[in-house]
Amino acid sequence: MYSNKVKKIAAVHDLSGMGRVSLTVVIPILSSMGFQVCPLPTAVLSNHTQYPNFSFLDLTDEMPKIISEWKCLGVEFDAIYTGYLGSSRQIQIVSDFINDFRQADSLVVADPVLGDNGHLYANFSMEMVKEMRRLITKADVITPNLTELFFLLDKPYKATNTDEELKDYLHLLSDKGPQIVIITSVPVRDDEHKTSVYAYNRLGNRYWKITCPYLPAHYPGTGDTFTSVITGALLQGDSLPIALDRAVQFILQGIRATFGYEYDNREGILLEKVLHNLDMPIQSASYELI
Ligand code: PXL
Repeated sequence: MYSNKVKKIAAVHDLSGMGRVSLTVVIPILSSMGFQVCPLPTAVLSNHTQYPNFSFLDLTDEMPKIISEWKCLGVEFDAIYTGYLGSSRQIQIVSDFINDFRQADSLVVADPVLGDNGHLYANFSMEMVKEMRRLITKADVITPNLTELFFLLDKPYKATNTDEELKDYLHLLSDKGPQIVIITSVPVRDDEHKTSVYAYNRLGNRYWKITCPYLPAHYPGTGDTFTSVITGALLQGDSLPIALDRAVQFILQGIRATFGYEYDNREGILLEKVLHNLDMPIQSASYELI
């Protein structure tokens, strides 16, 4: 029977009041792209952890109760998308949740949120890293930034890497389970005005790279924005390189819309100014096969 119901995405992230990260980014983006987002909140914070102070309510004990009610309701998800987790103990809960709710054709996306610029985020320890290495084995798609990549591979961070090295890292991570691995925030050698995204799809055994201009400003939450657009694009049926192009272009539009203002970068990109762009087709493709 024909059914044009809206696809459901379980979104396992924190809720931070200030600074656009996690659920406050994931929900508007995926709603705009035509999906129903069902939050399984991991923690409630006053603001994200890149501010010097924050309140933090860990929801680890609440999560199994939410999941068990969802089981009673018989909810079915088309995708499960995990991000910032509130405690290392949550990984087992999230892992079991994926096992119980994944269906033959569901998409499981894990953004292994751990750190940036070579360092772990405040609140995180190596315990979280060890657990995250387990969680990624369950995912179809993972989207570490360069810092998270080295933590996941248990290698020392280095900012400069050749294409061949990056292809090796992508392959090593895919060997752990995920069919698609995407590395974000890769600096371009000899050009500080550019940044790249690298990706590998085991189905087809192809490696992709997208390079875009780098505006010298750091906005928290761009990783969440990136992975949200990737998730929505893949669920809409885009190929991996087209999904990468859409996500990169959207981030760039968001940064451009924000950069010209005198503004506290910690609040994240002015998402509301560019959200409508998600409806538009890709204007120019910039991906390359490597
Ligand atoms: O975007 C990553 C993220 C998500 N959630 C919280 C964070 C951060 C990054 O700092 O602090 C609470």
